[in-house]
Amino acid sequence: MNDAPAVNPHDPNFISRCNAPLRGALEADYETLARQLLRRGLKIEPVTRAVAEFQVAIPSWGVGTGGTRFARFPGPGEPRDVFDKLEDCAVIHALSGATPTVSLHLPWDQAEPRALRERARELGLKFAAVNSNTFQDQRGQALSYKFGSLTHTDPAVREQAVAHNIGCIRIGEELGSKALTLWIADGANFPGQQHLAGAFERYLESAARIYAALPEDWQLLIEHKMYEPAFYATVIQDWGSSLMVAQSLGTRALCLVDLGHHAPHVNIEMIVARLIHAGRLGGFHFNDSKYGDDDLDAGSIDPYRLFLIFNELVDAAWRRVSALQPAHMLDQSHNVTDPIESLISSAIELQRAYAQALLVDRAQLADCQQRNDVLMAAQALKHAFTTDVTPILARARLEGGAAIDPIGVYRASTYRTECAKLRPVSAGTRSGIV
Ligand code: RM4
Ligand code: MN
Ligand code: MN
Repeated sequence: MNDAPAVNPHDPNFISRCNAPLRGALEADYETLARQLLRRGLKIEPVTRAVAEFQVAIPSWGVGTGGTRFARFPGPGEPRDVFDKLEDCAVIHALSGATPTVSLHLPWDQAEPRALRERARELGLKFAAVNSNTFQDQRGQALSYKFGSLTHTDPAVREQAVAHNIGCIRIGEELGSKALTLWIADGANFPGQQHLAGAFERYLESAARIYAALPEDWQLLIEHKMYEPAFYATVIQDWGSSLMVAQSLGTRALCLVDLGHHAPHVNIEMIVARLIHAGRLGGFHFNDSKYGDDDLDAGSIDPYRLFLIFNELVDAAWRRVSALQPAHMLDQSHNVTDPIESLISSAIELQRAYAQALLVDRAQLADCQQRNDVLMAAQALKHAFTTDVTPILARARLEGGAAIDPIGVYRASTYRTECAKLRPVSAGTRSGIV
């Protein structure tokens, strides 16, 4: 029970002990899949290598238990601060082998940059894009964002929001980040509340000032979102607005696609294709959704859509589209699961979609498209999607020193119970996003 010795999932010996009994079956499944793929003219090793190289950033806010507008039900051993969050992220990476970076949210994760950098180094982590927050008022903040930030009618509020973003860049520089993700909640709840053109113009003016403060080797990632918290009109509501912003700012301003930020039924893979065409696809916030910005686990609702998005990325690489290196980040809210388990399985679902997309016979697909053989074209995609690539994913993890069965190893460890002892449950019934 409680006096059982602590088993740390970071421990490579523990991971390899857990891997040992699973190796034989994996070997056999991998060989079988290799033979099946060879009959389709595909070599398995390059796919395994590509999967092993795939990385996705963990959002610092994703390791805490999330909630809805109605309630939040805290889980045991939740991280108390950014250092605890980093520790959880290191567990996710040790077991999945796919998540060596963390995307911070400021000021939620405010801490001494040197201490952050040092702790991340000890844990073998690096920092991905930093996210600025001008959608909430912080304690002691001079001016309120109730009616907007970068687009506020009062120039003093815009000034404060611009300064916060520049501050985020400066902190990010100390952490080794190379991008600032800009998402604002600005918009209107009522027709007439806001001058639609004026608000967009104010956004462009503010964003240009942030862009001007960007170091040479940095990118500005513009994240759009259709609605919430503004329910009538959001200033940067769609990829069209996002693209206009990117094109007017400069070549280092790129569009970020959060999978949950579109109208229902929108064809996201087509947006991806258009942004690739425009040379402005900067990155993703991966998650899944049924209705809106649900922030559910990647691949949990519509894995085919996820596959079709990766299909566009692999296709672009196949066509040798230059300078396409979208940042991969998760952006999810885990309300009823252990966030560590959800993030591990989400990273794996992304690798799965990527591996499946790598199996598409692109020459055959192009030929079917050219000849208008609709059925065979559709099947070329389905054939790749329905291939069970699980052995490839597990093999890539094993070769990288991670776990064949990451969630099994996590559950066999005492990590969460140890955390529960050290990190008391935060009291109260606070609701809202984390
Ligand atoms: C927004 C958006 C941003 C994230 C915040 C917490 O809906 O997805 O990326 O930073 O939520
Ligand atoms: Mn997002
Ligand atoms: Mn969101």
